[in-house]
Amino acid sequence: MAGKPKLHYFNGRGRMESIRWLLASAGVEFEEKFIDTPEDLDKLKNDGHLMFLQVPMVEIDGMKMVQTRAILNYIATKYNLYGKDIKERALIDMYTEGMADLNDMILMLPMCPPDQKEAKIAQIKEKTTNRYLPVFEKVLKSHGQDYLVGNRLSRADIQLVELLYYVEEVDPSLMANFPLLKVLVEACRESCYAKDF
Ligand SMILES: N[C@@H](CCC(=O)N[C@@H](CS)C(=O)NCC(=O)O)C(=O)O
Repeated sequence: MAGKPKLHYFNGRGRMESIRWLLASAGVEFEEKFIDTPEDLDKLKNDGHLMFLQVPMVEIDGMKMVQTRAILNYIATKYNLYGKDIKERALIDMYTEGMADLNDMILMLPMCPPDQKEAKIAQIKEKTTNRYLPVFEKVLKSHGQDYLVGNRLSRADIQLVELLYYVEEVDPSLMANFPLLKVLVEACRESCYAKDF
């Protein structure tokens, strides 16, 4: 039997967090090897384990996978979280690419120079409420189902809930006009508490 996937990244959310969420949602146990020092990262690079000399890197099924999206695609496919056919997959890709655009904006916020921070936060708030969240609220409203695609859990739902957690951290009031998204986050919170995560 293959061992647990081993995740190599810093002890922070960053680009690895969606991978952690996806594995956890699929019920897959994993190990983490945190990169604590520049020397740890150099060692991984010098050992030839990082194709583009970057992390995240995930050891899974005998591979040393890099590139966040490639890793997410593999896990989602393996654990049946990627739609039932190519059209569902196309929809999931469109949704998750939109989520990634907003996610990247939020992820980069700590790197923003202090004098530009206020403007950046205002831009994130504007895009969150006018561009991104309305899309997902509208999808849920249009078909009245619990999940975004195909009436069953997919990576799109998992990545959306992760994103909504970040949105709440920026400003909880950003969710005010999106009742169905609020329900999704609360349902996830309850199931996480029930699982004692
Ligand atoms: N496209 C890559 C980007 C990876 C990336 O930028 N990784 C950063 C950490 S978040 C890194 O490894 N930086 C160290 C370096 O480039 O030397 C992915 O999505 O995995």
